[in-house]
Amino acid sequence: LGLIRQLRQDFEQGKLEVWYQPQLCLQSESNAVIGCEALLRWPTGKGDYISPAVFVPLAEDAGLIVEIGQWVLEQACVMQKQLSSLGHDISVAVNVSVPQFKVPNYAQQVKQTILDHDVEPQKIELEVTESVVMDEINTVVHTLSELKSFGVEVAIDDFGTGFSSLSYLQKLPLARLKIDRAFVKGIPHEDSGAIAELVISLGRHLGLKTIAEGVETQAQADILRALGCDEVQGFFFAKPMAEADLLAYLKS
Ligand code: G
Ligand code: G
Ligand code: MN
Ligand code: NA
Repeated sequence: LGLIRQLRQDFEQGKLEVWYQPQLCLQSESNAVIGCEALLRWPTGKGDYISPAVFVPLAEDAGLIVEIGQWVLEQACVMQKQLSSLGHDISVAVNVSVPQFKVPNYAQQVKQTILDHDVEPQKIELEVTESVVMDEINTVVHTLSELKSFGVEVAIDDFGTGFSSLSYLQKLPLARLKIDRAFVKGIPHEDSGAIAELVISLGRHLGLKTIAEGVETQAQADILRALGCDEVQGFFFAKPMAEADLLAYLKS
């Protein structure tokens, strides 16, 4: 079976999973968990997983990402509801691909899904890449404004790896910049910390929060904190985990 046919079949048979990786406040003593990112996992059936870095681009090309993405959003809503009911008032962030964002009335669909699940819009966040926001400025501004007025915040994912012009950033109603892990990796040994510092400063000036991805060491966390980065996500704090494991993690 071709990979894409297998993906479609496994998706239809409910075999895809959504895992969650905690996002923590970096500027408080206790590093409170403030959210989590929903991350697709495709089990091979042999105990391991095919990375979304491999199959999401295939699903995009095959036009399957719109359906899968909608399903991930629904799972995220169900999860947020469950988290809230257990007293964990944290947000759930969902990755959005270009073809999803291009669907007419995309913002309206997101809104409807959130309403259907009776979730607080402020507790669902969308992560879009620079390729999403660079698409067609007027449409993008309109969609983002509609999401914002409903209460859904949007973050730019992998920030610094794409080609967004800085003039776009000022026009877009965004909430967060996610510093790509490529710019965290070299801290503290290489001068790649310079880019993280620049993004944090840019965020501060534009009134956007910054979250650093791929934080793997205490030293990286300490440096990012000193630079004024608001939030962190990375293996040093917590790896992506299955739903039940996230609930156990939050309890402890
Ligand atoms: O979880 P992991 O680091 O392997 O994810 C690899 C890539 O797959 C990341 O860039 C992430 O944004 C993307 N990804 C994970 N889940 C989803 C999803 O539900 N939708 C989209 N569009 N991308 C996802
Ligand atoms: O591009 P996006 O931010 O959506 O990707 C998130 C991906 O990054 C997830 O697939 C997750 O597995 C991965 N990830 C999260 N934390 C770390 C980390 O500390 N180190 C590495 N190498 N990858 C990480
Ligand atoms: Mn992401
Ligand atoms: Na990223």
